[in-house]
Amino acid sequence: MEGGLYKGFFPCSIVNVMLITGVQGSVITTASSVPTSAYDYVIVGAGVGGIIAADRLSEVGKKVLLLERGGPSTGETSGDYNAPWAAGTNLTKFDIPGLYESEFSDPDPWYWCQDITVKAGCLLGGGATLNGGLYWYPTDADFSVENGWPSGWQDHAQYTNAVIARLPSTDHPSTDGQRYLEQTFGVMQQLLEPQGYRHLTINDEPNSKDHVYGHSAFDFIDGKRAGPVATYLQTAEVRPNFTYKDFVYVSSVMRNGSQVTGVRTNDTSLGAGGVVSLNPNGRVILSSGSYGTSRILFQSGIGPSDMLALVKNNTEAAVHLPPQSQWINLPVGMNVSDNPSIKLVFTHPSVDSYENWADVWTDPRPADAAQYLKNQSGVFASSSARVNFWRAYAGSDGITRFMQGTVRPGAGSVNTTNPYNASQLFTMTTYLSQGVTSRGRLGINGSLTGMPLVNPWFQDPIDKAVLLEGIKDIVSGIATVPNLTLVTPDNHTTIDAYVNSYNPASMNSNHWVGAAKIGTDPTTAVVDTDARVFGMNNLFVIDASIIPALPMGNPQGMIMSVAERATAKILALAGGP
Ligand SMILES: Cc1cc2nc3c(=O)[nH]c(=O)nc-3n(C[C@H](O)[C@H](O)[C@H](O)COP(=O)(O)OP(=O)(O)OC[C@H]3O[C@@H](n4cnc5c(N)ncnc54)[C@H](O)[C@@H]3O)c2cc1C
Ligand SMILES: *[C@@H]1O[C@H](CO)[C@@H](O)[C@H](O)[C@H]1NC(C)=O
Ligand SMILES: *[C@@H]1O[C@H](CO)[C@@H](O)[C@H](O)[C@H]1NC(C)=O
Ligand SMILES: *[C@@H]1O[C@H](CO)[C@@H](O)[C@H](O)[C@H]1NC(C)=O
Ligand SMILES: *[C@@H]1O[C@H](CO)[C@@H](O)[C@H](O)[C@H]1NC(C)=O
Ligand SMILES: *[C@@H]1O[C@H](CO)[C@@H](O)[C@H](O)[C@H]1NC(C)=O
Ligand SMILES: *[C@@H]1O[C@H](CO)[C@@H](O)[C@H](O)[C@H]1NC(C)=O
Ligand SMILES: *[C@@H]1O[C@H](CO)[C@@H](O)[C@H](O)[C@H]1NC(C)=O
Ligand SMILES: *[C@@H]1O[C@H](CO)[C@@H](O)[C@H](O)[C@H]1NC(C)=O
Ligand SMILES: *[C@@H]1O[C@H](CO)[C@@H](O)[C@H](O)[C@H]1NC(C)=O
Ligand SMILES: *[C@@H]1O[C@H](CO)[C@@H](O)[C@H](O)[C@H]1NC(C)=O
Ligand SMILES: *[C@@H]1O[C@H](CO)[C@@H](O)[C@H](O)[C@H]1NC(C)=O
Ligand SMILES: CC(=O)N[C@H]1CO[C@H](CO)[C@@H](O)[C@@H]1O
Repeated sequence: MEGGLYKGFFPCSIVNVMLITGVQGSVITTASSVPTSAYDYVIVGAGVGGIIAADRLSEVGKKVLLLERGGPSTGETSGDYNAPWAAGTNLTKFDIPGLYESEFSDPDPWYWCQDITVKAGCLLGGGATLNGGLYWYPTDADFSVENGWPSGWQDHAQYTNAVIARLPSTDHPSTDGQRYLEQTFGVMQQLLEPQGYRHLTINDEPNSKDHVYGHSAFDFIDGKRAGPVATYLQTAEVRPNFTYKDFVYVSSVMRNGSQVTGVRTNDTSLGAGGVVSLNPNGRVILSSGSYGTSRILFQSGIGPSDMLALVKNNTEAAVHLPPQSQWINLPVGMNVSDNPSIKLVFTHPSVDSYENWADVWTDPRPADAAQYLKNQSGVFASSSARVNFWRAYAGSDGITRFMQGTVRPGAGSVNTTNPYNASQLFTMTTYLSQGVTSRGRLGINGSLTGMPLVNPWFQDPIDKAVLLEGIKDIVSGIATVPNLTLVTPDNHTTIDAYVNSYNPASMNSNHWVGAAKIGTDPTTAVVDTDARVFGMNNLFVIDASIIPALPMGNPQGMIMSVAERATAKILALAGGP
């Protein structure tokens, strides 16, 4: 049955008791706290993009439903996944920045999406709840036409400033303003200064990204993970026209040609057959992340024909796929990018590797745990990164590419036959950022598992040559820093051999962009300059998918700015609710 047929049956906004006439004529009474009614905007996915869109749309009085497949995360959202030493507090794994590294060694990592083969967050806040918290204000060049943006999107300042007003970054997240576990900063200073790098407060000069270094900046507030969940979501939640519903899985949008008529979920309390209704002129915004959004589009009959054929061949999903005559062939999942990253592991006698973060969950250093519980200060008030740096390189193709470095105490793995002191390890991740030319493809397989189909890293040999050059420059300075030793790769392995044999799966930075690119041409883009899916009247995308090419830094700051602007564009678009 079409969900749209129910439009108008429940005109009031809240229906506490819903009567359903079940099979065999029996009447089932279902208590429900969710208004079973229609919405101006349904937003699918409460991650970085979705939360900001929901806040800005509800702010101007639109009736908004935000759907999330996962559940609570931080303590503020009723999350309760706590380390033993933080039991009985509101300080969950996701609140305490210093527990970030423990995400990768947890025996039951339920928070990663189980149906996507790379890392993605399936809980309130999405990636923002699980990420390393690195937070860079986007640069002007990030939004340039050269970097793939359509004209009209260059003047991002108003939107970036709106983000900064809601969520300023900090490079000293401890509540006492002190920096902790800072030894790598001193080592990096010795390594980078002779190579002409300048120290700066990184987000004070976002456009300076050549030969610069500084303290890592984060989206933390009061010594805790903040991001969009602690800011934008909080203002949305107090508005009567805003409804948030978790543990709701969206499979597709229902379409009549170019019109979305409802959102298909697995929750029958939201509407007959689980279909959420829209108000007249209502709109749907997909914000389910690069993999999640793509999968919903495929199941809605939008995307390359090979992906749609997989949906058609999947018994459960095929039932809801629109007829082939309504399929829209758009390059969903094509030409995606992610930063290639290569890790170097060092030792230096000044460095405290913090037991390589192995004990933070079960057996933290007692004084540090106690200090954090007392007033959210100390080592645990920050995630692991301590230093970031950038340098520009000219590729042999004339394209400028940037190398980003992220330095943290500790190491996840070491590969050397030489003796080394594990208490003195630190890791430098070198990324190739803006200017990367390699592209890959993401999609689904026959069981609808989301996955990379073509890996995006180093497809273009010039990307590899540039990162290799950058790594060699770094390594060339080691001898000038007393007692600094590169342990992976070690002195039996050349840098070339190390990079050439690097496991591609380890090159993943989880910074996927471009699966539903913004643009003016539906042969190379999926959404138009208003973030509306080509060929659709009322279907939009606001998340990392629409970003055409990688920014200078880890992407969440840019995604936030994009979400602010895209929401403003959608509100300004005629014909809406
Ligand atoms: C391990 C890791 C570390 C990272 N570190 C950093 C960092 O330090 N700094 C940085 O800037 N970036 C970092 N990133 C990247 C950053 O977190 C992502 O780029 C960002 O979260 C993407 O935002 P988004 O809005 O596109 O999607 P997401 O934040 O992924 O949100 C998507 C949301 O949609 C929900 N959803 C998905 N499918 C459905 C469905 N079918 N129905 C209902 N809901 C659905 C998900 O549960 C999720 O809540 C990291 C990512 C990972 C995985
Ligand atoms: C709630 O939404 C309705 C319908 O869009 C609108 O008429 C009303 O003004 C909104 N109320 C608030 C408080 O924003
Ligand atoms: C946890 O947070 C909730 C909601 O913000 C609050 O009501 C509760 O008192 C807090 N509990 C503790 C132990 O701080
Ligand atoms: C928090 O507690 C620590 C340890 O007792 C103390 O050094 C620090 O000054 C306190 N910070 C604040 C902001 O109260
Ligand atoms: C819908 O899917 C979500 C996410 O997989 C799940 O947590 C929830 O229990 C499902 N709801 C129903 C009614 O099956
Ligand atoms: C689909 O849209 C067309 C007009 O575009 C309309 O005539 C038709 O009734 C619609 N079908 C349904 C099932 O709503
Ligand atoms: C369709 O699915 C069946 C199993 O359900 C599989 O054997 C077959 O290879 C699939 N065909 C295509 C084209 O994917
Ligand atoms: C460790 O390094 C050697 C070469 O130095 C290489 O052959 C081997 O594959 C590496 N092992 C891993 C797990 O990377
Ligand atoms: C290893 O490093 C730690 C911390 O710097 C130091 O205390 C210890 O003596 C070192 N061990 C050896 C064998 O050098
Ligand atoms: C899809 O990929 C997942 C994860 O690799 C795998 O478990 C599943 O069997 C695959 N399905 C098909 C049909 O290949
Ligand atoms: C490699 O480094 C170790 C110390 O870490 C040293 O003992 C050894 O002589 C070096 N080997 C070569 C070939 O340079
Ligand atoms: C993907 O990128 C290649 C190389 O730039 C380009 O030729 C092609 O048109 C792109 N395809 C899509 C679907 O965007
Ligand atoms: C702690 C440590 O290993 N210090 C050494 C640093 O390197 C000098 C020589 O450059 C040695 O004399 C120190 O023992």
